Amino acid sequence: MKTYDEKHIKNVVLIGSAKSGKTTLAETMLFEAGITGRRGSVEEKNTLSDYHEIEHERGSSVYATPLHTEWKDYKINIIDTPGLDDFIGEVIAAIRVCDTAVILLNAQHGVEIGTEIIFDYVDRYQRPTILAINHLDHEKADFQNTLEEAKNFFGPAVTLMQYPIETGPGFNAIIDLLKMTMYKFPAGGGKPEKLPIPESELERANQLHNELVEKAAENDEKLMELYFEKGNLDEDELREGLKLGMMNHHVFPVFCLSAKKDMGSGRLMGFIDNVAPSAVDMPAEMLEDGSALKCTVQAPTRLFVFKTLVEPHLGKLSLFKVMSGELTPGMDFYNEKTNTNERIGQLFILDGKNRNAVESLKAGDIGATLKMKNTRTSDTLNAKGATGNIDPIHFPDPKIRMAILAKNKADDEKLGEVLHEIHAEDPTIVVQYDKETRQLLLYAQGELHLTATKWRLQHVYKMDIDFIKPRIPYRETIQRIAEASYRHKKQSGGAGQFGEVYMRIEPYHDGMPNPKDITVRDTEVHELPWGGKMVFLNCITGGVIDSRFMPSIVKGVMEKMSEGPLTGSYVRDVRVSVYDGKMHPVDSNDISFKIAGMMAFKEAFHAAEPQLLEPIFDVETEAPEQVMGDIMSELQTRRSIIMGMDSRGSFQIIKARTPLAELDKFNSALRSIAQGRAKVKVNFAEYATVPGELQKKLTEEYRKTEQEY
Ligand SMILES: Nc1nc2c(ncn2[C@@H]2O[C@H](COP(=O)(O)OP(=O)(O)OP(=O)(O)O)[C@@H](O)[C@H]2O)c(=O)[nH]1
Ligand SMILES: [Mg+2]
Repeated sequence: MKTYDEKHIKNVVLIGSAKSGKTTLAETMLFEAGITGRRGSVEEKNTLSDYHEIEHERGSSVYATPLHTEWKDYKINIIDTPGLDDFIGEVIAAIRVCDTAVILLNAQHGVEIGTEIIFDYVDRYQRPTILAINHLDHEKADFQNTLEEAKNFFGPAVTLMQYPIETGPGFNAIIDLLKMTMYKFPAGGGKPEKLPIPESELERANQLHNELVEKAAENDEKLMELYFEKGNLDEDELREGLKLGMMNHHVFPVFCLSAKKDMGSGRLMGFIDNVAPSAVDMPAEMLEDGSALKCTVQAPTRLFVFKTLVEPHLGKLSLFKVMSGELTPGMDFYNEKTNTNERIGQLFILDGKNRNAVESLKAGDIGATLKMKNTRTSDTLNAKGATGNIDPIHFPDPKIRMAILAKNKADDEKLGEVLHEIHAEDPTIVVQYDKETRQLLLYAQGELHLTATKWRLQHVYKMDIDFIKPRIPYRETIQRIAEASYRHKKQSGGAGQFGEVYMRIEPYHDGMPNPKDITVRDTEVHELPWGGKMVFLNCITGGVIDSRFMPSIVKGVMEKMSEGPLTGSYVRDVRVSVYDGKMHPVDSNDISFKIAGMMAFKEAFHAAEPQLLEPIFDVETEAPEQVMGDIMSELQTRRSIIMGMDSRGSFQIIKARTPLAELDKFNSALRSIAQGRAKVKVNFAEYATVPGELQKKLTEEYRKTEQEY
């Protein structure tokens, strides 16, 4: 393959809501450019882009996939992305390394919810944006409505470059307002005939052309002057103006497509070649230390890894953008994040699963390599002479969580390792071992994201797993004073064991006075690692228990407190007084008093009106007004207390307090109520009492598991 210089490389990302036709468009572009001789389709499961089995199973994209075309004198790198926002991480990474975003709008549906979510990221990274109205051949296609919705949503930057003469099954001609030509397609699509604009369309075309010229001129004073002088701009001047406009989001050019019928993709590629900015035109990237990095070949080589993926039979594939300099196989790099050296072996460009070896890649280009051991998604690789890290990709926080279990117990340890690898590939998945509930938790973007992860574990890592409901970290405490005693005695042969403890337990609160009826000899305050306190009062008189056994009693109590009598949860806020007991001159030892302390505590605890506490979260939901009623009911079925309402623009905010146990799948419920337009923030607030009925149920469940042991 020819090596393209930095001015002749264009990186575009195809984004848009699910099923808007991104994968079909990518396939069509590659076919038109002659990269593939056979145009596959999503239905036949033979597109270059959706090559993973899971994508075939689902009939939609799951991964961001790089492909390329060579069109006229330019190389266009295309990243096809999934539309479902479960896979938003893939989309964000792709937007990050592309210089132009092509947002597909489905002419059947106009601007869909998914589009809004994705545009947020385009806006954040200020990527020049092209709008491509697709599905124009569909009988339900409504070009005008889609355009209106686009203007409402994207604002006055929406600039018509083309319009169709007819939509639906008769769609076969586009009026191009920049070239002032009509493109007429043969029945099977492909290369159009260039014809003069028919008489009947001239007036409309002229008017729209003038609007386009004005829009292009607005971006530059020189062009504005020229426009006033001549009353028009030539094609090159128009391109210059549009490019400037695209770069500062004053122009979102609109193109017409039927990706499926192969109509319009050639013109779109021509525009990307001639107008869309290349990496060198774009503003400098930021390094973490705040310094700027301009994309140029005349600088030490620097790579930014935007994606890593372990592929079956292949191993780890790292996808990167050359941010500066030039890259050739065998070059050495340093990864400051992991403090390791990496040597680039083979160098590829990708067209889906097809890898084409290349000899060099210049600044601005996108490539891939295998076997980079210690480099993860978002890492920077610096060749000699370069230092510093490029600002990493900021991924959104996970939205749902599940506990994950290996079906085969022997895989337990390996599962943790594999999940950390999966996190390094896809940082929108977060793994955490919860010491308290002794569960491995997987946090992800949505149910489908979990499904896709399970699929990867099964098919790539050969590991069968189950997702189960995460345990809730309940707390246990008591509501009234109670006393108990326990005698531990074992005298069967050998050395015996003996210890007896009389214990009083009380609900503890700061500042409570010492008991009046017994003498306190010593006080120990234990701040509990799981919150709350255990205060221990040594009230032994007359030396009935030797003070050297006190730590053993405390140990026994603490052991029971870390696996509470009600549900095995942590116990908090209890004052324990040991006021009497007995020793045996020979048989008493540490273990005897530990057991006696533990058992006395357990008995007293059951008599002290034990109370289960559960974590309560502050839940702030922001959503459009129309769905507030439904969200309110959803919250109420989840034992929430509504704390207040607020508004932000056209969105309303409900603040509630909801038990963690009820937050299961709340995000999925919200997504279906608000069709993806609701946002939710959850933060731990406090521990509160569990309602009696529920406490009974949980206690019984625990008792059963205890008996099983
Ligand atoms: N009629 C018509 N159908 C189209 C067009 N483009 C795509 N389709 C069909 O729409 C469906 C979705 O197309 P895809 O290319 O998979 O869409 P996508 O945007 O990649 O979808 P996700 O990867 O799931 O986000 C497929 O059945 C395509 O054949 C088009 O221009 N016209
Ligand atoms: Mg797709």
